[in-house]
Order: sequence, then C-alpha cells, then structure tokens
Amino acid sequence: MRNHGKPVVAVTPSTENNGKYHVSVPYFDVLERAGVIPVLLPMHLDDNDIEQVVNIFDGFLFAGGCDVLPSEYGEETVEACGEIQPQRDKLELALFRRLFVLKPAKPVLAICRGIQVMNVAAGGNLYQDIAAQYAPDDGKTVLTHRQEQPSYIPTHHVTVAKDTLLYGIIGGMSDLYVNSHHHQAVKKPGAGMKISAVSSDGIIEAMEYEGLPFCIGVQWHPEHLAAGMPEQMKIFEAFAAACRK
Ligand SMILES: [Mn+2]
Repeated sequence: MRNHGKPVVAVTPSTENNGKYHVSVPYFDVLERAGVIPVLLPMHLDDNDIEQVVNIFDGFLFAGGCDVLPSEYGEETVEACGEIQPQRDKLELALFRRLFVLKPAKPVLAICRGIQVMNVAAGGNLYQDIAAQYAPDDGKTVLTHRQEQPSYIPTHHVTVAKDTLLYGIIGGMSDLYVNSHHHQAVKKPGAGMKISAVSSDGIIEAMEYEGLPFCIGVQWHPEHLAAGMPEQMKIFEAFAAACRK
C-alpha cells in the first residue's frame, strides 16, 4: 500500500549525444494534469540500481525516441534503420524485463518507441522501416505513419479490440483517430503481448502485456492529443489511477 501523496512516475530519458538528457515537455505536462509527479531517470543503471528504481517509483513511462538496435532482436541493421542509442536500449530493456516479473506489479505506459522496446523485451521483433519492409495485404491502402502535420493533429485511424484493457480505458470506443510519428513498428509480437489496436493498413498500433494488470503500449503520441481529445487523456488518467493503488 502506498503511503505518500501523489504517485511518482519514472520517465525514461533520451539523449542526442549532445551532453544533455532530455524529455519532451508534453509527457510531463500530461502526467502532471493526471495528478502524477514525473521524474526523469538517468541513462546508466546497473542491476542493483534497477532493483532500487523499480521499488521506489509507483509507475513507469517509456517515452518516444530513436530506433532500437536491431541486434537486440536478432537482426542485422538495414540502411533505412534510424538513429540508435545503445545505452538507452540497455536501460529500457533491463527495466522492462524486471517490470514484467515484478511482484507486486507496477503500472507501465509505453509510448511510440516505448511499445517497440516493450515488444523487443518480450522477445518480439520490429520492422526496421515500414516503407522498406512492410507491404499491406491486397486491397489495403498504405498510410503514412510519418505525418508532416503537427503532433496535435490526428492523421490516421486505429481499430481498438473490444476485449482489451485499452478499450475499457477509453470508454468503449472501437475507433480512435491518432497522430503518427513512427517509421518502425511491431512485427512479431513477443510472448504474452496482446494486440489491442491496429491501423487500417495492418500496422500494430497498441499492445498490452497480459502478465501484468496495467502494461500498455501505444504507437501514437497521446500526450500531444490529450488536450483536445478526452479519450486520449483517459489513457493517462487510467495510468495515474493504477499508480495510486
Ligand atoms: Mn501510425
């Protein structure tokens, strides 16, 4: 049982090898609106540090960012693969693998790169580049998953599966309009991963880990949509509520 006030949530860091760790402000804004205190993690944590961190925080948000090193899912790197931060891969994969089996469980929300790391941590793999490696089934139109429009503008729909945590959280909507800022995507789901939303061209856009009460990954950026779309805010409200337990 938690004995303090607001839940404190760890947010994973990004870096551009420019001597700074950073996180996009909208992640913090939306978590604060949901009643959470967000805290940015450092990039380097050994196994003992990971153990301490999973016990200290009430929940974990895996933020967006660059591509996962393909060798983490047993592949060579193709030309269309993007920027990689091996140290961030190491940190986030170690965190996920500990969180998958942590007792008692802690809530996890994984956004954009987050769903991809979540899948790799569970033994799944990725399209290194949708345009180079993915062809939808006959009759399906190829969408752009790398929109030119600002992030607060949704550009493609996803169909949400009814028997999922996500469906209940967003108030029973089977159709969501989302933004799209990714060139990679989940290919083969890892062990225990349940697909909770798919775009019309067949790309996996949300998954949840069946082994935990709250472990949700979304391929879009709800933090940029939450101000104008209540159903996107509900994702963070549900996460905050789970962190309060
Ligand atoms: Mn997309």
